[in-house]
Amino acid sequence: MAIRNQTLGEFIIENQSEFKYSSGELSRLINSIRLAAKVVNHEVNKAGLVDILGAAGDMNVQGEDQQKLDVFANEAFIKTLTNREIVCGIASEEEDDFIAIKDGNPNNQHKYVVLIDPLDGSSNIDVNVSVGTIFSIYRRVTPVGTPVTQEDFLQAGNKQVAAGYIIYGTSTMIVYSTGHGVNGFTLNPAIGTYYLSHPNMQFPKEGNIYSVNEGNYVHFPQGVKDYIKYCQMEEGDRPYTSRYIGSLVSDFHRNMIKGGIYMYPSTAKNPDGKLRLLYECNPMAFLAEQAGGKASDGFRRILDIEPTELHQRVPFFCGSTSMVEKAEYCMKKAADPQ
Ligand code: AHM
Ligand code: MG
Repeated sequence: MAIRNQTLGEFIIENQSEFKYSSGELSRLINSIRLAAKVVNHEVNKAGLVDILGAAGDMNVQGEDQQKLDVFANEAFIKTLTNREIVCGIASEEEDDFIAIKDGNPNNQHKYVVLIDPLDGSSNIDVNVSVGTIFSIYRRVTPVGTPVTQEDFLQAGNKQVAAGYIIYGTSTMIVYSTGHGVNGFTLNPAIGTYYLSHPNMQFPKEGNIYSVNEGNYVHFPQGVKDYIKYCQMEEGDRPYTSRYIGSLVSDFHRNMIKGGIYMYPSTAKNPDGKLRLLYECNPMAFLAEQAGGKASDGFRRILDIEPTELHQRVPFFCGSTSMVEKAEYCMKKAADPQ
């Protein structure tokens, strides 16, 4: 039974025994993420006040402009996790390759790797719109005490031990799951404490919001076009409402609370879509399923995809189960009209 006004710290301690391999390590890891999130939140909040906006002049591995706050958030998470000697490896959207921590040191007994998108939706920063951090945690597959390898990071999403996001919105929240449902904690900035504000979050089975960049409409596969037309059709509870922030965490968060579907399909130019499987889609898919929702690439369960590359992309359909199933139905029908 949850106590009133429970803090994230108290929640982590109380639920530690639920973890499959309870040694306190995962709890300490989530605690470190909580700490880094406060540091990043502080910086994001003052973005409009200080001269920190604008491109840092670097390009990240995907050839996109890197914003200064992306760099800051990347360093904050990496430093916090590295200094606390809590993980054996980190992969980040902002790093070409994974980072091995205390590579090969037999004293490094840590068993977890973290994959992270330190500041997702960063094109929204300049216009004071919500951004987020996404994280995914796995147990390494190679033996403890040996150097981490790519194999430790290239695991299917169904092997995730925990995943979550931080939303830097009108309030700052941490939403995460260790495989026992999804819980959301809101930061009280006055005292720097997160409180359990959204226990046991659930995607409504049905929803009436669809979130997609319709500017790409003409380039979408026929199945996606058909589904969008279905959403717009006047029948029963339709037409649905269109809401698209262009910040995955924010769009997902709203849809989980209100009921909806988020889509980033393939386009003629980008057959694998835009979003990254390992540190964007997998953690969100894990959360979606934990909250009773569904995540698909249009045909397959996201969490069952065996990754082959650290930065690989995948088409993404995620949200209320009935809506994702209907989108999959349209995809299948268009691909195979028989
Ligand atoms: P980023 O990792 O470069 O920030 O891109 C990911 C973001 C998502 O948060 C968002 O849903 C999507 O890109 C928006 O893309 P678009 O502007 O093409 O609609
Ligand atoms: Mg991103």
